[in-house]
Amino acid sequence: MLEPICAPATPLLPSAIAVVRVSGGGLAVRLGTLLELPEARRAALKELAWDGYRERCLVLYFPAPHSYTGEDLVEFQLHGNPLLVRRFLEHLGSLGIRLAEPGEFTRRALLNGKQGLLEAEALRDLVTAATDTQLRQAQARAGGTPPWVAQARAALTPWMARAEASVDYGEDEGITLDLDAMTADLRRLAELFHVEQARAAGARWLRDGVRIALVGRPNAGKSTLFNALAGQERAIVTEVPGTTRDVLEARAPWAGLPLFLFDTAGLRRTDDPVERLGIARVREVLEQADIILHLVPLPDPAPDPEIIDRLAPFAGKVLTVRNQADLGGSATGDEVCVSAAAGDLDQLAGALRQRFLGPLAPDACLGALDTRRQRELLDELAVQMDLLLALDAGTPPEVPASLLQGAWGLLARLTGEDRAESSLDQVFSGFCLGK
Ligand SMILES: Nc1nc2c(ncn2[C@@H]2O[C@H](COP(=O)(O)OP(=O)(O)OP(=O)(O)O)[C@@H](O)[C@H]2O)c(=O)[nH]1
Ligand SMILES: [Mg+2]
Repeated sequence: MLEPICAPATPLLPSAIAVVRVSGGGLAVRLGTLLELPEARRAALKELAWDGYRERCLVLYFPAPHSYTGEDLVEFQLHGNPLLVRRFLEHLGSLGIRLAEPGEFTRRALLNGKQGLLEAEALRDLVTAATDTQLRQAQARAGGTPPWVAQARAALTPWMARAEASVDYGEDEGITLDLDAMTADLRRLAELFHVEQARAAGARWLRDGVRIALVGRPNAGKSTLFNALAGQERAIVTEVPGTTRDVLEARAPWAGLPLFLFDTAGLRRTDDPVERLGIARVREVLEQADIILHLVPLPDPAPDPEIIDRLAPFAGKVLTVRNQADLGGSATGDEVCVSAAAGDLDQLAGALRQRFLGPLAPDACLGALDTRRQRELLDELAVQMDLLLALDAGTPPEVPASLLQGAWGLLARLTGEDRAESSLDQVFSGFCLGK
């Protein structure tokens, strides 16, 4: 067991209860002056006293390996006073129990085989999810390693063995790798990776949310649409051009996607200093947006040269939305028609889904790999497979052997079984203290 660590597991805010966790080796001795550890997994009321402070609290003891970290773990349920928690942590420090790094408890759980890396990532997301969709996605991922990983391993194993045998003994023993049989067998695995890639491409948005900027000339109906998507009257809507002057933000689930909405000041040349400041802020929003909805009133298709100039650098992520469809007119090409005021937004919902989820329904993406780390590894896996399937009959067995090994290694990196410090650091830096 590693050196003992401690951390508050609940936020340092006045609250009913504050939980402090201690994990590591030698806890009975380290905590000896403070308390006698209670019976395993039985809540016990303890009177603690240190440096003139007194605290009556519930204490739980989870001996290794039956704890979150797999180490001996003690949980203190203190009164939820942040100052009390700080003093308590200081005292633990004086007993030689240092403050944990963010994610260190989970990292130990991983090292002790209590959890896989994919599960740890899902738990991190479960704590930080801000919308229902994100919460559901994190919960769907909390099961850890998806079943297809085991399928992939089962499919790869015999071919790895054959490829290695033909590398080691090929010429002497006449063992050759039947590339045709291998590609026929592994084709299904390659297809599976492609399916998972498509699901992951959608799940990414379920996890991260879609940042949508609403832009257009004054009175185009940006704020009306913003309110309709947000499901609440957040922005002021009037027939006066230039109503919105600042950037407004709202989060809302819509069309099965977690949306981060940004309403902006209408883009136009203006001498009004306040409106100009608002317009200056729009650029930042445009840069960060995943998609920019350019609102143009359907009945009045006059071009907006000012706006078209401003949107030019972001052409790839602009969708023209023709609003006020209730007043008549028809759209062209890739444009979508809506009536923000009447709540007629079906075309927009369809366009957003198509763009971010492709042909998949949101539920079909639920539970797929979603973080950048996971998606990059999945992409590499798919490439590795495609290379393997494209090998010519005469290829020496060293090539498939190394590609198969590579795929195997990528799976181990994905699940964290390779224990590579760099990927662990990347994952655990995003954790909060005490997790
Ligand atoms: N008929 C009709 N009117 C709409 C529609 N959407 C918005 N409007 C009206 O258009 C006017 C301007 O709407 P806003 O949502 O304030 O427009 P905006 O683009 O935010 O305007 P600024 O903030 O001034 O740039 C309001 O009177 C709305 O009621 C629509 O779909 N149909
Ligand atoms: Mg507005």
